[in-house]
Amino acid sequence: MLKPVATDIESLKTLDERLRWLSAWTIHHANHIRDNDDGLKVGGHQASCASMTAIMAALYFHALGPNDRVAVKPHAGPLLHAIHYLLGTQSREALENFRGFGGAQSYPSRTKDKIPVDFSTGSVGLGVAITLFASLIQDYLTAHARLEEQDRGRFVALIGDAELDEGNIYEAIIEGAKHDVRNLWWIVDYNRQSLDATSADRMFERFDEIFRSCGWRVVELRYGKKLQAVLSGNPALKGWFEKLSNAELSALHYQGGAAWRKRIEADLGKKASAFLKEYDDNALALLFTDLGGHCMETLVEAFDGAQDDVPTLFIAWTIKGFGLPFAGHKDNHAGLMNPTQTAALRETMGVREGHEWEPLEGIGDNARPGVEALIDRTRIVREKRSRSFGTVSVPHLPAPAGEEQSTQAAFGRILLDLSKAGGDLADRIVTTSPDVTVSTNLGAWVNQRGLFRRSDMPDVFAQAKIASAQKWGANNNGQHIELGIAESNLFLMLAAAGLSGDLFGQRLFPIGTLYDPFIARGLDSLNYACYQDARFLLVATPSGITLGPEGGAHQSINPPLIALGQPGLRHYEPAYADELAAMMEEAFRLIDDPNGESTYLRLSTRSIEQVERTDESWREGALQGGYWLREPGPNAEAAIVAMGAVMPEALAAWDELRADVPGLGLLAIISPDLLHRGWTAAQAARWQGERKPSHVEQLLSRLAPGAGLVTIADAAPASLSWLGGVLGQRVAPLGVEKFGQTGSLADLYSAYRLDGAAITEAVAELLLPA
Ligand SMILES: Cc1ncc(C[n+]2csc(CCOP(=O)(O)OP(=O)(O)O)c2C)c(N)n1
Ligand SMILES: [Mg+2]
Repeated sequence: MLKPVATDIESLKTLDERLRWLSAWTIHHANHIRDNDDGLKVGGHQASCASMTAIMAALYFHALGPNDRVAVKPHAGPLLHAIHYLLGTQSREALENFRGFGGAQSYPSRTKDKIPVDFSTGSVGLGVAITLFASLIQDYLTAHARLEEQDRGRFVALIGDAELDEGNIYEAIIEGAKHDVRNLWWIVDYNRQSLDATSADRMFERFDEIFRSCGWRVVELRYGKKLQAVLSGNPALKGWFEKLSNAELSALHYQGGAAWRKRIEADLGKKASAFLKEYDDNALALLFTDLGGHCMETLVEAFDGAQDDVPTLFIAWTIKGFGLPFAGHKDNHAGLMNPTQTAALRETMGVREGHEWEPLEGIGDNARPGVEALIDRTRIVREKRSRSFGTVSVPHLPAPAGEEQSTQAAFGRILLDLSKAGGDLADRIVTTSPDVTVSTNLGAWVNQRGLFRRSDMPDVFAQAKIASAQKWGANNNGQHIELGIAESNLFLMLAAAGLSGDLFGQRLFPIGTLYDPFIARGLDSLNYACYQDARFLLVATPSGITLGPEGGAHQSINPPLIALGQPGLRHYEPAYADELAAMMEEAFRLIDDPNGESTYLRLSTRSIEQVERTDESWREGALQGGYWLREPGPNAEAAIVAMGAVMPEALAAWDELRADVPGLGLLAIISPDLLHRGWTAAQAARWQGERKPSHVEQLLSRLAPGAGLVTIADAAPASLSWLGGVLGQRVAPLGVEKFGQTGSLADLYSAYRLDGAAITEAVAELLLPA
């Protein structure tokens, strides 16, 4: 860590004021000045910004080093823009277009903002936790000699106090404790207000305890220097002040000096009269607003005092809307100053009308050089990173041999072969799993490449010579990061590892495994990872009712639909091992491609007979989402359309029916997701004059107009039934619509109509005259 530099506190205070003005003005401009053609409320959070201007000034203009990375509380986005505006890395046009199309984003966005945003935020809690996983990835890269000591940094999260209710934060700190996480500063803007009202009083001491028990240092910044001095000389007043509830405090801050006086007189009577005589109402209000999170000396001292690598939670007391007319009002979360109030603020800040956007407006000649010097030596200044951190060549991945295989077993095999072959890709793979490493077939890979821990963890069972198929010792060369059963953590880990190129200049190829139904458990975190364009391979296995005896709680139904609606994530559901190898190769390529995306592989434990291939012609179509496993005849009236583990049933039915249904084809679907995207993209392109049919249109146009499709997947039937809409073909959709249950494959496929009989009936239904 870099040593803190001595800083002019007065200049920092000036910057604090500038940030308050610029953030409030940006929001005001968007709501009250910019044309609003559609009448939609624009919004923005002036109060949430005002709450942490001092904290952010102290960080960005003093405490942060060049390698530090920050997740900014979503509704403080305008402050981050204001900081970059002062640094010269944000444009006035973008601020004038705040919350407009292509303008500065409402909530910091890595992908859409033009300023360098370290972590996107929006869904509260997730921005906090990802910093922890990013810090673990930093340690991983250092241990693997991919990151120099001088390139390491600290990970900072700026947190709203109500955000601390999000459970994913606690899942993360528990995982962090196991991995001895370090270099974290989490700074709570403790303004004691949430969106709806003031926040609960009782929990706060508990938060300290929770963090401490996970190995964190907790630093409470309750008072500013002035208030601290007054209260320490007046124990009665201090006792009184500390008994005020969150709601009472907020209300008093809103009401101001006269209300403080009245309340003190009522509660403390004569005991307070000497004290009250020293302050007029204004001074009284000012005194009680001198909380730690608004006091520059206190903040600088606290940040300078935490230069080791111990993870630290700062609880900075603040007032929501500090310095604005609705400070402390419980309804101020989305509150906006009206034009009169904004004009009054402009006056008090010395900003001339018409000069509102000038970065250093309102700063006197004497103060200016100090402020400019501070801005100049800000160490956080950097350009938005381009994605050029080298490319990794992805070798051809051969399909594992074997007449009967499951895609899950093949996945383990392909990784093992890759590990044995070695090379840059294999060395850059990092695997992780929430306590299902072995049961998702990562075991062989882990035996080869080892578990990762910063400090060695002996394999006690191996040392005691107890027979086990699995090596479970860890050291800092390992390439598998073990996680507890918290699926949200898996996705945040994948998000952090999947951003390692941008964050650390080192591409990693993260692979996460979990059971398919438990995707739902971490869905918001998965979406969050995709939202910021993190790149990874998600392997979800086993899936569907094909899991048989495990029963309904473990049998997934709707993840293909989730994938169909999830941007940034490509769903592949191969049936055969050679398809899987092709998909994995593609997934690795997509991780490294600047225009790529993440991949979700939905796999199965069902071992099926592999198809014989005469050539590789299937490959190209498969990668685009599907191919004719059995070509249709000319003008075929029907086709079976199948995905994944039910392919043997589809093939058997095709074999049985082809004599009766001339030209019957069997279409293997590998990615409904890609087919759908291709279809809509081709439609949009047609309006731009391009007439190339999409892959799915080409596939389906091999059938007679009005042909019937029997679609079948071990998943929600809607995953494939939409195919009928492409060319207006009739569809009989087979799939799973009720929760699964225990049973043999024959039992379940029959009960849920995924067997040959169901396919035959569905084909007959389609071919009956209407
Ligand atoms: C997961 C999620 N749920 C709800 C919201 C809506 N929301 C945005 S801010 C907020 C309250 C934030 O209060 P706090 O964290 O104390 O921040 P403050 O504005 O007081 O600094 C809520 C509920 C959200 N953004 N994300
Ligand atoms: Mg709050």
